[in-house]
Amino acid sequence: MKFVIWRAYHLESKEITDDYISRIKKLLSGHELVVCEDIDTIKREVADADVMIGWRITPEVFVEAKKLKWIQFGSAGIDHTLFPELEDSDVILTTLSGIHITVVAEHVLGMMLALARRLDMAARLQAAHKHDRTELAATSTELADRTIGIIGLGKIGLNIARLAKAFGMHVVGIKRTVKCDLPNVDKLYPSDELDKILPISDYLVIVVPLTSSTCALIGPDQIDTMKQGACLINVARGAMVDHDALGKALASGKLGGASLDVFPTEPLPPNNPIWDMPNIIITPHTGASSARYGERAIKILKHNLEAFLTGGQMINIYQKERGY
Ligand code: OXD
Repeated sequence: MKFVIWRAYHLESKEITDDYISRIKKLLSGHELVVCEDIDTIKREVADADVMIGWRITPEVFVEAKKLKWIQFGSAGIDHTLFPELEDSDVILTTLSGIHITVVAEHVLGMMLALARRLDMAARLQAAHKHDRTELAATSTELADRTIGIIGLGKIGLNIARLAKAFGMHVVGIKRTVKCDLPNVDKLYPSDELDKILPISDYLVIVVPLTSSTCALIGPDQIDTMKQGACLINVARGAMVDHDALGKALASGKLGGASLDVFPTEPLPPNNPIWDMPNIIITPHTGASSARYGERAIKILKHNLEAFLTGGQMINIYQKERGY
């Protein structure tokens, strides 16, 4: 059986880590494995491969893949790499959903703390060698007794709720299916009641998969109803937030701050005005990055490989009708 790894996330990058690759090599010993660093190599090597491991596949690579039966993607969401021929094919698509529960929750807590403690301003003052307390002292606050609104109370959302509770926060949130009370959530709403959490959240966190119903979730109308001075944290997908409206709200002071890890276009172009918005912390889609990625990813790959080879039940199979 032939396996190929394509390392690229953005086409020219090499983002499947050395650590994950060495774990894959151990797991696949006895099978043919080719690691592809560039598009020409993957186009050539995918032609007779049975399985691909990677962050993405493009139509021009997929068209060459005559024998491909399974793609194990390197991310939890695969919206960035879907196209009709892929979704309509018989190739099994599996994700790494579930591996980011700890890291994304810690990232969100880190961002809320950074915004509350104004670490964005402290970093700018440090870069300018300015020991200037005035604005930093006047705008610093704390998380205790504030309300966090979590859009998406799946496993990551619930871990964020647990950590937020440890900081004395009030937790509200929305979830697609509301069947019972959830731990660490003070008030839970169904997803069509987003308007209930917008006016009461001091920190609004987006952590849902991108689907047709979550695309363009936060636009000018939603921002208008948000609490004055609230902060927005997006670790989901850029297409869920209208960035023009967000930029205006940050500039006018309607919103007190934002932390964005994801953008409508990635990489975020250097001339995009959002870089220079006041009170914003930008991370380049690293909200789920961790030195422990390989150790977690390999567990799902190992399970799925065994199931694939023995006809067992694979996990994290992408479901077209659900959109993730
Ligand atoms: C993912 C991500 O989907 O990091 O895994 O965004």
